[in-house]
Amino acid sequence: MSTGAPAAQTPKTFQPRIFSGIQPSGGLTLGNYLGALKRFVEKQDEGIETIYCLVDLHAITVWQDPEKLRQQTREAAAGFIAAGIDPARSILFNQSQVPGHAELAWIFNCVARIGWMYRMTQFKDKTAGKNAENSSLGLLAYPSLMAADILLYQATHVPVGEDQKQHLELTRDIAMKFNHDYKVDFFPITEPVIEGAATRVMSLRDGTKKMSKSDPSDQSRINLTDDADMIAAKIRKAKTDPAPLPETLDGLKDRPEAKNLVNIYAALSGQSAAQVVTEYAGAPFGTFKPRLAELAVAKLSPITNEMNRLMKDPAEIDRILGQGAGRADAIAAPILEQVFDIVGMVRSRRPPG
Ligand code: AQP
Repeated sequence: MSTGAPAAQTPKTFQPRIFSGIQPSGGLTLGNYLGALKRFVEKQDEGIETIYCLVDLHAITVWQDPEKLRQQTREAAAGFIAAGIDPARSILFNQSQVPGHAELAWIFNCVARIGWMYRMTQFKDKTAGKNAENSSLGLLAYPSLMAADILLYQATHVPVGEDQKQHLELTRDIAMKFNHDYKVDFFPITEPVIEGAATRVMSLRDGTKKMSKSDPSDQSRINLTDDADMIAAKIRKAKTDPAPLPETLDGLKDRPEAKNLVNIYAALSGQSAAQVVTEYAGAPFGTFKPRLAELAVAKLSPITNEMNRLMKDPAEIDRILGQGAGRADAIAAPILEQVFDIVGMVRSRRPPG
């Protein structure tokens, strides 16, 4: 996408730092796991500085029941830890505990252009069939807050699923426009990291729609809280076509549901989709689905069990999130101070107490 923002100045080198987030707007799905969480763990294990955030301010861009939101935030934190995020190595926190996110987002609201926001496909998708004028102002400004989440830490890389690519491009445009307008080389031009066999996991009921935690049909997704029987039943009932699996990837063209199940199998097993197709060439779904269910249960059940264990101690989860917020704030606060200085805000020293 080109927003018409001016080109970047000569880029300076920034310390590699990864930031990414997930909205606690429902329970985590297999899509969140394969498209984001599993890769967050891989990045942590590569030894790069990693900052992971439960973006609760994003979640309230659509209505959230307050008690459920708190529960979902703790559950998502448990999901991160159960999937392998180590709060001692990665910074794990919820967004609203670090005020810099909202403060920088306001500055970016004044840098970004309204037209850029209206062009976002996620905004169009989320308001499709509804009166867009009646959606929250926050839903329209969502990408500006997302840019703030990332740039508050001068993050250089953001692992995301395919659906977030356009928002990442907007983050780059905001960084470039800020740097240009204020004649500074302050924000990095962040790189999206979209890789792996399942960058876009599709609904189990409709292979043309993304698997989503807010889809009204629970059958459309696998939740990280689903038990083995539920996972197996959802895969058994997943929509497919009558043809067997093809011999090459080309044979998956125009077969979105079949392609989706092959991609899920590939991502869970650590193979490429081509390898999966070779292994199951000519197999009917009656053979493939039980194997996929077995694999999904083997990979997801340990995470679900650990999540359930962690959820028994919400005070410990809150402690971890609080500690993460303190560490995040220690990185963010001096960066935000520099931003306030760049844009011309008076910053007075306050008397202690
Ligand atoms: N189906 C998916 N396939 C691959 N990646 C996915 N992600 C989400 N769904 C899929 C990735 O998960 C990260 C966090 O996403 P999010 O929760 O912040 O927002 P989202 O993309 O809008 O996810 P949902 O489940 O669709 O949430 P709702 O329903 O609340 O809007 C991102 O990296 C995303 O790419």
